[in-house]
Amino acid sequence: MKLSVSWRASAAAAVATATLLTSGSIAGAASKTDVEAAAAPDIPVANVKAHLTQLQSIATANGGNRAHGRPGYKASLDYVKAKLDAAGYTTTIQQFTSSGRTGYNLIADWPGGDTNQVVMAGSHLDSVSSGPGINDNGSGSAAVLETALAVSRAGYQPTKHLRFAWWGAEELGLVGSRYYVNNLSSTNRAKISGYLNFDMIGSPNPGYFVYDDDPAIEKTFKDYYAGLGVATEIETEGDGRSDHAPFKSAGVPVGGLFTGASRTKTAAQVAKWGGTSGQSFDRCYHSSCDTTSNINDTALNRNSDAVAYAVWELSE
Ligand code: DTR
Ligand code: ZN
Ligand code: ZN
Repeated sequence: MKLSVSWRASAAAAVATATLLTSGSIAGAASKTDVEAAAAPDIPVANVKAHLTQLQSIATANGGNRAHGRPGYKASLDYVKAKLDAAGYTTTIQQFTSSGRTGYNLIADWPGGDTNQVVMAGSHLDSVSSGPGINDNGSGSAAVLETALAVSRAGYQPTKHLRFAWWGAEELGLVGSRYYVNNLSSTNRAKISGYLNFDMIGSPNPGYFVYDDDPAIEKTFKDYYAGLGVATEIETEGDGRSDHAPFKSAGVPVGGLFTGASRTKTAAQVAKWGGTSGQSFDRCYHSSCDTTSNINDTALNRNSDAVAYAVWELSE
């Protein structure tokens, strides 16, 4: 959903200008890139919320959670996989064992692009066992899914190769993402030009935090937010506490977004972003109340659009 037209309108104007300038230059030299500088689509937040409703139903039907080794996890994975398969993705389920239970990662490759330059976006799909995990991390999972579906709807053919991932057993200690990275050959690891992580992006009392990691990725997210006129801060609530950490350890450039967990929002942060000072960003963090009611729609909307913006910008 488009809440502000400012950066998108100016981006469109810039594309139009570039097209005019190049079409009047060296005969026939207007390049494909100039004419088609693909703008990221606006991600419909209603679609993202519909995925959250489905993940909530899955938890409710499976003992109230979507945790590693429980039936709600596999049902969540099957839901995401079916959407991706129908949209033309090549999907792979990677199986592993942790704490004596089978876990699963889901990897979805968008056919095409230069497979020597892979742009990855991912999120953990498991919840803790104490609740349905809708902000943590239905939010990231749904935004990444809807971005992948938007790639298909747009028929986007980026220069680089796109790969999306949903990790298992993050809540047991980044188990699925570490398993994926450890099982990549060094050749295939070196082909990953960046990994974007989305874990908790719709917190009910949100902050707008950008990981302070790879400078180009960080700048991409900051540019998006500057276009909206929304201030950001560097993420400091536990560097290395999500699935980007194994990638970073392996030397892959990483970045991501976060709207806050149990830390308290300050008065200065309320002055920037609104919300309630002296209260956690997410009072339902790792609790049974992390339901579809535990989502700030504005944060979910902005961050879903930011996922798509970064995927497009970093892959074209
Ligand atoms: N790892 C998350 C929560 C979390 C805490 N700090 C950060 C920083 C960046 C991303 C996520 C987080 C969880 O799943 O519980
Ligand atoms: Zn968690
Ligand atoms: Zn999480």
